[in-house]
Amino acid sequence: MFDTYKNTRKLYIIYMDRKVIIIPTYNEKENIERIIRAVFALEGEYHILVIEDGSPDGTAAIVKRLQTEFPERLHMIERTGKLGLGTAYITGFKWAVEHGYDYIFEMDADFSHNPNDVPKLYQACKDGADLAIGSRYCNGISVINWPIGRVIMSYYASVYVRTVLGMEVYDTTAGFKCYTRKVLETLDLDKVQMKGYGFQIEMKYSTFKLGFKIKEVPIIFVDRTEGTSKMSSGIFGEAFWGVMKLKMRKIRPRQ
Ligand SMILES: Nc1nc2c(ncn2[C@@H]2O[C@H](COP(=O)(O)OP(=O)(O)O)[C@@H](O)[C@H]2O)c(=O)[nH]1
Ligand SMILES: [Mg+2]
Repeated sequence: MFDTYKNTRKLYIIYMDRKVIIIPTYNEKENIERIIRAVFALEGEYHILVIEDGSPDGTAAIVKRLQTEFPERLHMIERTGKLGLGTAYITGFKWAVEHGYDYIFEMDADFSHNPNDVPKLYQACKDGADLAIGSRYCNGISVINWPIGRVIMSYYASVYVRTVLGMEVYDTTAGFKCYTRKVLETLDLDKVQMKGYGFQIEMKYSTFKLGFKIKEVPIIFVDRTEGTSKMSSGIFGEAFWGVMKLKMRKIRPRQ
C-alpha cells in the first residue's frame, strides 16, 4: 500500500505496512459484526480475513453485508463445513502471504482477545520480534471468567508443553498472535498436523525451532459472554500426545 504526496519540490512515496487479522468463525452471529467494527475502529488500516466454515447461524450473511460497507478491507473465505481451527488458519496464512501482507494476526471472534491489544502485538514485531504472542501466563495469570478448572488445566498444559519441548514460551496454546510474513513464508504450512490447541503449540514450536525470535506480550483474556465455545475435550488428548510426537520430529523449513 503506497501513499503519495507532493510538495512543490519532491515526490514522497511512503510504504505502509500491510496488516491483516485472520478471524476464524463458526456460529458467531452474536459477535462478528461488533468485532469487525472494533478492528476497523483501530488506527493503522488493519484488514480482516474471516474464515467462515458454513455456520448454520448465518454468520456469513452478516459478513457479506458488512463487505458492502468495507469493500477494500473486509475479506472472507467460505468453506463447506466445520473443518477445524488449524486448517482455517493455514488457509488464511496462505491467502495472506499470496496477497502480500507483512503482518498476519490470529484472533478469535468472541472478544476473548481484546481488539485494542492488536497494536501492542504489532509494536512487538516492529521492535524486532518475528512472532508476538498475546500471553495470559507471562505476567502471573490473567484470565477472567473461565471456570477455575479450565484455568488450571490451561496453565498446567502450558507448563507441560514448555517443559517437554524446552521452549521459553509461557502461553503455549495462545491463539492471539502476530506473525511477520517471513515466518509464514519459511514454515512448511502443508506439514502442520495438529488441530485445535495442538495447532497453536505446533506453530509456536516450529517458529522457535527455525530460529525465529518470539516475544510474549501480556494480555488479559476474558471468556466469551456471547455464543458458545466450539472446543471439544478431544482437542486436549490430541495436544497431550501430539507434544510428545512433536518433540521427536525434525522441523524443516519449506523447500
Ligand atoms: N472457521 C472455523 N472457526 C472455528 C472452528 N472452531 C472454532 N472456531 C472459531 O475459533 C475461535 C475460537 O473458538 P472458541 O469456540 O471460542 O474456543 P475457546 O475460546 O477455546 O472456547 C472462535 O472465533 C470460533 O468461532 C472451526 O472449526 N472453523
Ligand atoms: Mg473463545
